[in-house]
Amino acid sequence: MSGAVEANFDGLVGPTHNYGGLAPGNLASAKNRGAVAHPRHGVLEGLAKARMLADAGLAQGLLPPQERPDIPALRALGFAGRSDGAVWEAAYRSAPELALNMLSASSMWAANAATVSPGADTSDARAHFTPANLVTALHRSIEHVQTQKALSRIFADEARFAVHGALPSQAHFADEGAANHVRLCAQHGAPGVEIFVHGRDAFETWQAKYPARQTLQACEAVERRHGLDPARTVHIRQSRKAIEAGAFHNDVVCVGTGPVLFYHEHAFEDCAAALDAIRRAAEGLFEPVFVEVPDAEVPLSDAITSYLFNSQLLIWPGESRQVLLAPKETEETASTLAYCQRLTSGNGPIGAVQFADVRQSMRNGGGPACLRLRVVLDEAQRAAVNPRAWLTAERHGALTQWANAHYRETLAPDDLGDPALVDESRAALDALTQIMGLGSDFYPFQRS
Ligand code: SUG
Repeated sequence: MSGAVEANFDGLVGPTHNYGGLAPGNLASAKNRGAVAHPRHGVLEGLAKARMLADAGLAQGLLPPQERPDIPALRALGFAGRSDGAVWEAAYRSAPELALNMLSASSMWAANAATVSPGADTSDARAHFTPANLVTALHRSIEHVQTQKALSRIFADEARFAVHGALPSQAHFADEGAANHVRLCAQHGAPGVEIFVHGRDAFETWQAKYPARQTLQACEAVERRHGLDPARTVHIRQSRKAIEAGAFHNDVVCVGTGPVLFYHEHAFEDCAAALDAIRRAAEGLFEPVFVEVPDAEVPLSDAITSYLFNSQLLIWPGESRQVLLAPKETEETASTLAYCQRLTSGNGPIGAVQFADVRQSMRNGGGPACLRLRVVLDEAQRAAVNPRAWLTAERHGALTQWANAHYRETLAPDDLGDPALVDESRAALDALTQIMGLGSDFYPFQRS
């Protein structure tokens, strides 16, 4: 794959961003339930992070938010009204908990949009995408149909891209997408090792404080569909300890790019076996570089509150060593700040740490790495991407204006039942389809 890059596609924070306390096993979501959200500030924070990467010369794209509240879903559940606003008002009044699940802006966490395998790893040399079914949490299980549509509009060229449907929406195939997937390689365009991390085997009994959101069977199904080489594919089990401490996705305790895997000592159930399997799969391709963070230096609980590992690990133009783009919270936590200083003062593979402010998302358990979907693209694939999905300085300007015009400054619990939210968020999304070139039939409300 000539001239391949690892592009980041960031999920835009949607107009109904709020703190619903909806996500099982996600400590930040539970803690902030009912807090006042700042949707406008949230979308601008995300755009600023994306702009920083685009300005540095990295390939940076965007994924659109979804239509919320999800009126078609509410109507299917029997809520009715003379207008869509009235349906929302009725649903929120009579079944607020259910309604909140239909309001979440959770598609912003693009790492959960899909699992992506670059053409260098697949049997037909196309980049493959499997949208995640996200069956573990109600509010997320309604994302995958629209996610598939978005990916199909952005990666439309079927000669170069294969956008699959999600796996069956069944607990045995519980799939959380790229949050539980890491790809290591010598260079982005060279064949790599795809690492799938699961929390449980679907055919065993799982009894724990929190759910294990990813099954081995989902990982294996994605491996088959994408036509991956089993010799270059590794399946690792996430540690129960990490899940019980609040690492609801593997990307809360692990991130990797190029040959580098950066992970917490307690990330995997059997760490030595995991590293051996990665070494074997990489044989003849590259030498993996493991950076393990000891619990004695960064306790698991600090790793989870600071989101040290939910960072973007980037091959930065002009830098010989990798750059870690961590959330501000990592800078504000004593153990992780000290660790970052040690990490970069040696001559290891990570040479610098930068900090991004994405607090609106962080309060729902979404750090810099959650907000992006990585897609390795060669030159021809890059040219085949819908051009208006890329973040340029000009599009950043247009989106800033758009956010200022359409997003509320605050959304407090008392605002959530407001019927006006329906038309307001539709007006925002309608305008966005123009900016991003998604067509005028992209959202369900545009088709009805
Ligand atoms: O699925 N939070 C998301 C956060 C996803 C983070 N993604 C990655 N780690 N890749 C989740 O738990 C909270 C929504 C709320 O409570 O309102 C939420 O869905």
